[in-house]
Amino acid sequence: MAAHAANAAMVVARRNMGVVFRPPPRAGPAASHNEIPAVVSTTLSPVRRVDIVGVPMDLGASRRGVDMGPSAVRYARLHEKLRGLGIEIVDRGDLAVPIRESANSEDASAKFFTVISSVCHDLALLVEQAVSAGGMPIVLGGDHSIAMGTLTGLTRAYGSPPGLIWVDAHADINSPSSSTTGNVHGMPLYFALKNGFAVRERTVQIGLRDVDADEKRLLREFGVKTFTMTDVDKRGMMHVMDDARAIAGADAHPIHVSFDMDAIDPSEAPGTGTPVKGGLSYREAHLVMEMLADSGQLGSIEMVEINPIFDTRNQTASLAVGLICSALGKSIL
Ligand SMILES: [Mn+2]
Repeated sequence: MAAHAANAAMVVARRNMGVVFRPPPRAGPAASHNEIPAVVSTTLSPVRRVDIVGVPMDLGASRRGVDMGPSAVRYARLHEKLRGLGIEIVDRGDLAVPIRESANSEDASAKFFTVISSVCHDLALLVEQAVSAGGMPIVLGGDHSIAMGTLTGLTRAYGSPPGLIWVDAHADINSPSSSTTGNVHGMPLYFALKNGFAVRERTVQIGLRDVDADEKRLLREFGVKTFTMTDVDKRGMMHVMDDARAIAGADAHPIHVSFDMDAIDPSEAPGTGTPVKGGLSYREAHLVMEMLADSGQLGSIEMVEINPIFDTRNQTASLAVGLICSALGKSIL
């Protein structure tokens, strides 16, 4: 009885440290008598519930395939890994997205903009509902234009724009008039800032290494804080993330991380439509997410631009799942 009480007290103490020790598995009849029972430890996430939304859309990009991203991430065992962290999962499925062959692209300066806006409208509603229901939205892209929908939904749910950490090789801040391609996945930050779904004071970009001349001007005009790959190289990701958290999370605002997989070096994340050499290492990418988990301010996650056509054995989607887990509190120990 006393031993049982002491044992229970220890479990409580360990639970308070964020670690729950599960009882060892029962030895089956065939198990040898001197077998040492394994103690399985699991770090549980402080996040109780996530709401997953898939957006199978590639209309914002010219290279096709990122519409398969949500499937690839689910195939990479997203649910199983989240359950392992003790998180309740509400998967709201994939949004209905018109296929390119039937969608109308009337404006060459912002291709498929009407269709993309309509999808973003639907996404915003789901994101807003998820936050109201007490879930942390996890949005799976799809091309990066979907960030317009996610940010709209978050802004409505919170009553003001979230802090924004935009992890990307590109600035995605082209306007329809500055863009040379008309691809809307290069414009979501422009529209978010212009329409008040993001504010420059709480917006930070990390990982930039391929920025158009006009985008450099727009970044200066909007006053967005950027940490390029040069900054990451010189200062190290820990210091970059310390600053990024402070800026995005100012005044206790919830932080949204909009994570374009092309931020990561193509050697680790080959499955993206627009790979650029010299990106984040595997560990730098995880540190971004681990430090967001530590901040206690992470409110939502978006993983975009996963392109299974260019991937190797679903490596990039698996990496995305690992990064989501790190953001939700999975730690090495
Ligand atoms: Mn992007």
